[in-house]
Amino acid sequence: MNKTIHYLKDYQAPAYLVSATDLYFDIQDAHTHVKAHLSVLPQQAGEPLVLNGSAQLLSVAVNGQAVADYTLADEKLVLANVPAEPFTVTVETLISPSENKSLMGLYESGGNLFTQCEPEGFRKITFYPDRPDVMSVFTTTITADAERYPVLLSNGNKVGSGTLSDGRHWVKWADPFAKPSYLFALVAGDLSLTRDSFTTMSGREVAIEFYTRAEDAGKVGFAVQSLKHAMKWDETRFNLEYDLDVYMVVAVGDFNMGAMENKGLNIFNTKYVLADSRTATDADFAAIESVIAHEYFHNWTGNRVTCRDWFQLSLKEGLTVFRDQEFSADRISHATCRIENAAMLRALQFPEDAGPTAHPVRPASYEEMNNFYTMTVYEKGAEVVRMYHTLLGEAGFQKGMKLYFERHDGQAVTCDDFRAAMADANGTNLDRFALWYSQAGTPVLDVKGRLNGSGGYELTVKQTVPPTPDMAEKQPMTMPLKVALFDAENGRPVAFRRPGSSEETTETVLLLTEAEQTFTLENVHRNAVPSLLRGFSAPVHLNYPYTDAELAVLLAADTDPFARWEAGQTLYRRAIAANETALAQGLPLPEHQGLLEAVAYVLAADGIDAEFQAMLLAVPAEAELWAERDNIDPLQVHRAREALLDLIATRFQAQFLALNQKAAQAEQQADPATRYEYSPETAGWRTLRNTCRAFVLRADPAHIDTVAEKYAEMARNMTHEWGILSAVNHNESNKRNEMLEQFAEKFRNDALVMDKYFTLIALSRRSDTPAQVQAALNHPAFSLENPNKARALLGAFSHNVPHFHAESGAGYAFIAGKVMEIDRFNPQVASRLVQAFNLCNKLEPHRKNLMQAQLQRIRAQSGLSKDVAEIVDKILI
Ligand code: B3K
Ligand code: ZN
Repeated sequence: MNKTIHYLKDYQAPAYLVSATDLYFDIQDAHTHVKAHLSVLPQQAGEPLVLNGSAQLLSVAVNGQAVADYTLADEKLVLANVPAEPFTVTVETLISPSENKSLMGLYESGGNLFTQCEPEGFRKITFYPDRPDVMSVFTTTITADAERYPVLLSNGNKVGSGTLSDGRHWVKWADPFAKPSYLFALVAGDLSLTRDSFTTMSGREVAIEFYTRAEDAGKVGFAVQSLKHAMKWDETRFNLEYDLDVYMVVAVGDFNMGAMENKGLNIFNTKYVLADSRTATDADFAAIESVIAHEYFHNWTGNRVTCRDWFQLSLKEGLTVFRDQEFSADRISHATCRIENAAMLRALQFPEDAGPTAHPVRPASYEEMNNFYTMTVYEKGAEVVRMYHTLLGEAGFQKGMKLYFERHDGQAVTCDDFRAAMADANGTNLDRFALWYSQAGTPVLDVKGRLNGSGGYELTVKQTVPPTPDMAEKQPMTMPLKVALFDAENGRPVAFRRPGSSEETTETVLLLTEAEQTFTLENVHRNAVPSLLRGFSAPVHLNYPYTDAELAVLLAADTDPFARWEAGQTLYRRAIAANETALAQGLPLPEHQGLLEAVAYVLAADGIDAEFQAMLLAVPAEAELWAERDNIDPLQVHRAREALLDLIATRFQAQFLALNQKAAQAEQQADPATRYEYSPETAGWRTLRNTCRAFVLRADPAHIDTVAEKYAEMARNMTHEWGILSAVNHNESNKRNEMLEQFAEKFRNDALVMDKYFTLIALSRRSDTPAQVQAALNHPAFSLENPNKARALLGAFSHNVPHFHAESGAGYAFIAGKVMEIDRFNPQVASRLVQAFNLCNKLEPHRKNLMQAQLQRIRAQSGLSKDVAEIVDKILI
């Protein structure tokens, strides 16, 4: 296929709009017949009408008259001669959902039919101007066999239904809100319904309907409650109310991503709907609450106001992630949620920003849009929104949101429109923020601080934005840098004044705008330790030449949880780097006195939030450690990190055992009936217990026997079960295999738990892991066609540092082979998996050669999808 690259600079407004779209689906056993009837409004006379589509075309008519005068090439149906006045187009197509393994368009899963249209799946169903700036009012009529497909759903409100004489029935749906084709959804099948309702702030009753397989209906309760919390929260915090009579959520086991916000009819991966404490971990519960909320929040930020073109994806995704982050923080804890966001950004987005697929929050070009649903567009995009919030404050931000909806409700707009609403509502200028949307790469701040001898503390900040493959020269970005000072001796906050202000404060936001700037905090006479980038106030790397003693002050006394955690992370990073140097030179490992004192302090800290305490004990992952480096030997970094973990584990074995006991009592106190229901409080104690378990098993592999004895009792709760299995997972003894097999046997009929089993197999450091992964491919519960399974086993294996990066190249060859296999039927899943090779050009020469050879092997596959080709070409350039 020819390579077509789409550029933002080439954007042109649509020549034809579609005021109404009436769809008729006739579902038969082997295929589905689709008739689309479009009311078209010409905008620019004389232009050809272009309809995107890849379905089998049966007929096309204009104003009811069959048309033969068209061209059909490159998935475009072009009608050159259409009326200059409003006219109708009727298109008939034939599709085969059961043969569709790409899981885009209309596809079958477990005998039921589902759609996924974002971004360009609608064109697999019919021919249409499949672009987000064409917004139309849809009606959908579905006819199908009543026994096989008792449930027939689409967007909006149900406006009619009836039975037919031949055992078939029909349902008609009308969605009063104009929407782009990517928000269209249809579900047909035999599904069980769980009902609830929500009364909105204006007193309207909204029906809540969750559809699942009958055997899963007992597991939707938590998701239903999460939806109600989200609906309420959006009213209280954003003054946004739901707008249809019904809100439907359908769960499906075969789904390419987490969920989809189709208007009034969300379709969800079962992973983000089904949960009970026996089968789902606390992390799963928190993820369900967050994804349910995210899709709900899209109703305003995404559906009511949508994107003009796909380059603007972050307009809806960055903003909606920011909103779901705030929701989770309000529900759980601002401190730990913020650290989690920052840790995730660093572990996953920073490497993306420093690698071959780096792109700005608003990409300037794409070959396959599906490749741009990235950490950068979502998570960095959310950080950009958060910076507006930091600068404008909650009240100012809400004024901006209000103006955004006043101006753009019912429209398809751009990231610039959002920024303009924020600026105009606050009478300020945010033009300089535009760079965050057009420049890729993670800015680096090099900070120096000193007492200036005349009663002031001077902070000098140098900013550089590294080159990325798409752009060599960058300009400095505007960003908020939140700072404070702590007394170097006693750790107390130090008060200061901003120049020109008479007010004393202990925290301030510096606005960075230049490549280098010096700020003075006045009236400071004491030896102070600066606390920088508090709350992770901008998505950047920050370097400051702290001494270990200064980091210890921040770790113990900083009042900002992120900064406190970050002090610990810096100590870990330094210790791992020192280990790496020692290992490379064959020298004995350093003793790490300062770090061990810090860990001792954390272990003994009383009255500290349990989740936060566990976070302080989490050592940065390899991917984060090598994000900024070249000539990487992944195993050397891995060994240096492992050595540090071993040291901490052996030195504090007794303390970890004791802390586990203490946490067990606290968990028991908070949940005396041992109901193990998810709550942020009990979840915190369980996280801490699982952290302790991992260290104890590391220090003493023989402890597996003790754990195995208690396993049955703890295995009534998946968080404990997962924690125990993760802790014993690297153990070379046969006991570990027995425990895993017992687990697989117990849950052999639960697809989501079996995903966990496959992930444990894939993540193990045991020497026989490659063989076990190979065997898992043939496990009866495994299927390469199911994205959850492919991710659970193969995605996880690509993160297993010692095995994926094995010196022999076997890990690379294995994953490359699977990428090629999956690409034949599901390019999106293959394209995610191939990004395991993003590190290629940063590796030491031996591994770089091995990876390149595999990438070339993939590139040579005939019929390679553009999804995978785009990624491979970027790496191999
Ligand atoms: N908007 C969808 C993602 C669609 C991904 C297409 N490859 C889910 C979400 O972000 O809420
Ligand atoms: Zn989203």
